[in-house]
Amino acid sequence: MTILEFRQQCEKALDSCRKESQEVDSLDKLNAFKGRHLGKKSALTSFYQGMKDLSLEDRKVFGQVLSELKANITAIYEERLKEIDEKMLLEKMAKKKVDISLPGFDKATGTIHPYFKVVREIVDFFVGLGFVVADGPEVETDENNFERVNIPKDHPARDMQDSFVISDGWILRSHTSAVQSRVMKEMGGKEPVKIICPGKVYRRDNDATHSHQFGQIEGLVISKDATFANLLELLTKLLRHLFGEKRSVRFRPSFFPFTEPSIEADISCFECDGKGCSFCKNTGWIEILGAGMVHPNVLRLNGYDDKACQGFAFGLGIDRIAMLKYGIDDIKKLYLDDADFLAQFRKE
Ligand code: FA5
Repeated sequence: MTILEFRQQCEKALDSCRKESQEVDSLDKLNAFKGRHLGKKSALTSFYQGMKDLSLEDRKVFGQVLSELKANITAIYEERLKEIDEKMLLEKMAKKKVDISLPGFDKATGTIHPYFKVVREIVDFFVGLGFVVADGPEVETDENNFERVNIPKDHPARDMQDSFVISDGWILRSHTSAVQSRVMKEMGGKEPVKIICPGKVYRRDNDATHSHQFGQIEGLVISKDATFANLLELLTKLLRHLFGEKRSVRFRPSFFPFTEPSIEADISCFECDGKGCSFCKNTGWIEILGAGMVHPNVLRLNGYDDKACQGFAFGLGIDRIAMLKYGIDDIKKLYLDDADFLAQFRKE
C-alpha cells in the first residue's frame, strides 16, 4: 500500500468516527464508541498491527500518519466526554433545585448553665470588691475538711455533714471551708486574707433542695480589724445584688464549729412568697448560706495569732441560689443535663 492510499484509509476511518460521534449522547454510547474506535478491534489497532510488516523507513512515514489519526480520534472522544459530563451535571442540578424561600436549619447553640451563671455573678461581685479567687481539690484530707476547721474526730458536728469516704484519711470534701485551711497554711500566718472559692462539695443528702453533689462558694477575710458588722453589710449587699430589693432576707443565729458567733441567712421562699409550702417545709424561708466570725481555734490551728488578727467567713449554696433566682423546683434538674430544661436559659 502506498502512503497516499494509507492516508486515504486513515481519513475514511476518521470521517466515520466523526459521523458516529454525532450520535453519542450518553456515557454508555460513549464507552461503546471508544471500544469501536480506540479498542482492540478498531481500525486504528489493525493499522498498528500492519506496521510490523513494513520496512523501517516506511514505518516512520506511516507511523506519523497513524499517530495523527490516533490523536484526532482521542480528541473527538475527549470532547464528547466533556460535553456529556456537563450535560449530566446540568440534569442533576435541574433535578435538585434549591428553594431559597425554605427556612434554614436551626443550629442548636449551647448556653451558660444556670449553675455557672450564678457562679459568675457571685465571683464578679466579690472580685469587684478586691477578693481573690482560690481553689482546692474535691478529694480532700479529713484534716483539712474537719480537723483544721475545729471539728476533731468524734465531734458531734461531723454528723451535720455526712461525707463520702474515699480511703483512710481522704474524703470527698463536704464543704468548701476545707479551702480555708489550705489558704491559711499557704499564707503562713500573714494577713490580710480576702478570698472566695467556688467549687463542688458532696454529702449524703437527698430531697428537692438537698443533693448529694452541690456547689458552694466559700469566703474568708482575715485582717486586724474585720468585724461582724462588715460581714453583715457584705452579705446584705450580696443578697440584694442577687435577688433585688423585693425578696425578704433574714439572718438568724446558728452554730458552726469554725465560727463564733455564727449565723445563717435565709431568703423568702419563691414558691409561696413566704407563706409556707411543702417546698420550704412550711417555714416560708429557704436557707442559702452560713457565716460567722472565724473561731480563734481555727486561726490558731492554721498558724495565725488570734490575738493579733481576726476574721469572718461565709459559705453560700450555689444550687439553692440558682433555684431561687430561676424558680427551679428540684435541685436535681441542675445536674441531669436535660436539654429541654436547659434550653429555656438560652435567651437570658
Ligand atoms: C457549711 O457548709 C459551712 N461550711 C458554711 C460556712 C462557711 C459557715 C464559713 C460559716 C463560715 P451548711 O452545711 O449550712 O454550712 O451549708 C451551706 C449552704 O450550702 C447552705 O446554706 C445551703 O445553701 C447549701 N447546702 C447545704 N447542704 C446542701 C445540699 N445537700 N444540697 C444543696 N445545697 C446544700
